[in-house]
Amino acid sequence: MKIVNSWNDFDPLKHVIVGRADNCCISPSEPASKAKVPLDSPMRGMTGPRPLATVEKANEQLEGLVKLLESRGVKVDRPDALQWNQAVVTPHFMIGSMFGCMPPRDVLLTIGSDIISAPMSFRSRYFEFYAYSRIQREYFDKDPSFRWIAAPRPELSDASYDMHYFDDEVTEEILLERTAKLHMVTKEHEILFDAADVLRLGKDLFVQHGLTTNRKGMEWLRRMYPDMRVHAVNFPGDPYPIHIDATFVPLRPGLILNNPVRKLPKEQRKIFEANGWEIVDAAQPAHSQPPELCYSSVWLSMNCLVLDHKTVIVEASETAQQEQMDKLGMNVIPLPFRDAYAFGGGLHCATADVYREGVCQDYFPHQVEDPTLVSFQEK
Ligand code: ABU
Repeated sequence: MKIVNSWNDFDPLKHVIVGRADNCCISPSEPASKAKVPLDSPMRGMTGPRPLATVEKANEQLEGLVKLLESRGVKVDRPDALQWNQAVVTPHFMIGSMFGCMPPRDVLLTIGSDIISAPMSFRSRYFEFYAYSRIQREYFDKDPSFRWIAAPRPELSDASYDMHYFDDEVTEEILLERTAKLHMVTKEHEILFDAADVLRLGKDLFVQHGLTTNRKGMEWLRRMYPDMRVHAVNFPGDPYPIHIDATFVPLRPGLILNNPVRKLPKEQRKIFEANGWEIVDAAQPAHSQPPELCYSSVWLSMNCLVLDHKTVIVEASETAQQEQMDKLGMNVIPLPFRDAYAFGGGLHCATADVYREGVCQDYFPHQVEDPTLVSFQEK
């Protein structure tokens, strides 16, 4: 019985994992996660389990997502929340608590019939993959073609990070200069990537080089999938480039929304242009600030869940984003989800694909010569 199959974010969705907010913690500051907490955020210095009332509200909205998906015939699995408020001790680091399992998209990367547990570049997220073990055991038992893959477990010692990246004097302007030059907090010491930095478009994987994913991570993917094409992309304009799914979001074959303040550079657009893809600036978010104690930016407005080539779920308050998608020919289903944001992201983050109809297609038969896009082995 075929259970796992997904090659992109837009073919008809039939089976998905939806996260849980239970036991979620604000984990202690660490070299990589400092990046996720903006310099002026009240979360700086806070740590420990999130208030129960906020967990309950987030879980209500996650349940709302589950009900909506099930009402449309999509099978939903849920992870097992661990007691995240436990210290992690490895031979290479110690940290006072873990994080949570609301955003499975960050951890699980589905490529065809494979689900890869990403290395993760936050120490607090080192053991997060365990939340998905039970459901992956079931897939393994029932689906003979399912390949359950764990990327190499990283050390996450101080050698993995530029330990001075977030020194006190750093400003947003400095961070913008650094990220534009591809100088990130994560170094090239070892293979690092978060699953949510990988945009899957059939035979082509577009991988954001940012604070959570390095070039070695891309190289690992390239060696694992020699028949696919791995492209490095980056989005100058983002001082905290973490995860591609509030920056570059496909709605259907040939159409991608791009965050207007994190534009894909001209030379990196060439492959999309050469293959007839339209890149459209996303609408402005409805909110000027993220919700309280939220790691993510206001651009979760575009972090939507596409159900098929014509249907998309968008956060209920994001009316401009909904109108834009409507004009682009999508049927929009609004769903309240803002109470879940603080637990790790929006509708796309809160899900991980198990099964979408469709096969591995070549959407980019015209590959272009471009030093920023070529596969890692050609560099
Ligand atoms: N995990 C997506 C968050 C990206 C952003 O904060 O814009």
